[in-house]
Amino acid sequence: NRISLIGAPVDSGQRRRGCLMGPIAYRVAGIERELAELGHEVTDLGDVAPGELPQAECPNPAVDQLPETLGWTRALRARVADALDGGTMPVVMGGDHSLALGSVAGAAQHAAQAGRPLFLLWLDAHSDYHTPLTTVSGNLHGTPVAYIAGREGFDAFPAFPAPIPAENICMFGIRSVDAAEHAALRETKITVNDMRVLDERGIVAPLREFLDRVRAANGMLHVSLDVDFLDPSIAPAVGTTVPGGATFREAHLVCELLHESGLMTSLDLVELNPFMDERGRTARLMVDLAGSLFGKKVFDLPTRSFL
Ligand code: DIR
Ligand code: MN
Ligand code: MN
Ligand code: MN
Repeated sequence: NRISLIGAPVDSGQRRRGCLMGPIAYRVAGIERELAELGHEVTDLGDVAPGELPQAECPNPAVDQLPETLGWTRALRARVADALDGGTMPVVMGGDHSLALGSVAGAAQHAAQAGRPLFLLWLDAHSDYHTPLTTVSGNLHGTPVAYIAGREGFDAFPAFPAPIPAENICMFGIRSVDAAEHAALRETKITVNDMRVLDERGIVAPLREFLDRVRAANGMLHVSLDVDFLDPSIAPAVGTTVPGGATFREAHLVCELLHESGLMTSLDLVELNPFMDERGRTARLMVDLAGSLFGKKVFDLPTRSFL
């Protein structure tokens, strides 16, 4: 595989500073070498810049740093689409989760041109299904899935290229959903595998069901991994920790199964706040998980039978 590492020092989607240090932390933690040692051709494209900030207003006065987020959205969409057009797999090193407004738009733009459906796997404690009109916190990192699914309320944003149908969106790890998101999600066919589902069924069966659908449709698959998908006891460096997250073993299992499926075509690593980390512990775990996503394992067992 040819992998494009894309630094996205995005910090405008929430108010706790530090995510802008994410790309550097991934580099210091050795992400390029981790993936190269697995046999991939890795190119670090450096950091994206948000460009000139557009004028923008939103009827909801709570919304924070809209022009900055619009600038990032535009720039990241172009960079991710370019990476895919060039036949490489973009790995976006964030940056807070608002970067997915741009990265998934770039993937959707490419998929539409390629004539293939795009699927979205959202690994997160949060559903991020607010619109700029429903958000209470005003933090736009809580909105990307709504934008990607084509919800109304994103007038200030460029139209999302070919919104992803709800049937093609699957969430894992969910355990913090605001009332407005909850009500809206109930009206959709988005698959919400909250922690209760994972406790009861485990992670393999629900993941297999989703990956089977991606494969049957010859789909492209964007994976967006929020640090807070993980339990805070193993991944403390994130602004919005929620207890009861995925364990070390569950997270690696998800990543290894994704690799074995061969279906992932683009990836975000988001919400790492190195300023809150314990000697790089969370950064190194995320790099380790990226390794699993790109083929690292202890033995080459015939685990394909799971899928
Ligand atoms: C909350 C928290 N739902 C909000 N969201 C996220 O601010 O809208 N935290 N994404 O990571
Ligand atoms: Mn998130
Ligand atoms: Mn989250
Ligand atoms: Mn390692």
